[in-house]
Amino acid sequence: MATEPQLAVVATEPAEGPPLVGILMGSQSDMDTMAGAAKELADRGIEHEVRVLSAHRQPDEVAEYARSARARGIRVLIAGAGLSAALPGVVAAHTELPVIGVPLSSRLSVASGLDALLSVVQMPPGVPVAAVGLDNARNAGILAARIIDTSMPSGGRPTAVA
Ligand code: RP5
Repeated sequence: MATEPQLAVVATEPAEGPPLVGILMGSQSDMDTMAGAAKELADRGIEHEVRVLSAHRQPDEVAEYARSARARGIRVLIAGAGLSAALPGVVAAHTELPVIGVPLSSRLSVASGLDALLSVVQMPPGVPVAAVGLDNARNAGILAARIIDTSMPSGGRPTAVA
């Protein structure tokens, strides 16, 4: 049976220190799905923080979070949203950090999540969002870990790579 390769393990000790990845989502109702990203980071010992912030309901807070993230030590942002799914793009508009967008299915979707997928993917030139598949928060966590691994192989900490 094929096993998944062990990828982007940057620390063998429990995570500690400031968060390197920020996980955002547009609603508390997104939490169960977005937990997949947090689990992948936790499994790799990568510090992360989780925030529920809506681009439409809390636009000022989203902008402030995105603008200040890099100065706080965040290196990658993951943003999940459903429906018109503006959050990843709005975050990308306010930061030069890499942003991974997770399009989420929603009970109110008129196209089984295709609306969110297109909202996340169809960014204008010059404002990139790296999109993963519908509801695939796990892949966002793995991708964030790989970005961290290539940019700071020890995860910013003097721990051995497994
Ligand atoms: C989006 O609308 C959220 O990201 C969520 O996926 C969807 C529904 O939000 P709630 O009505 O459950 O708060 O903004």
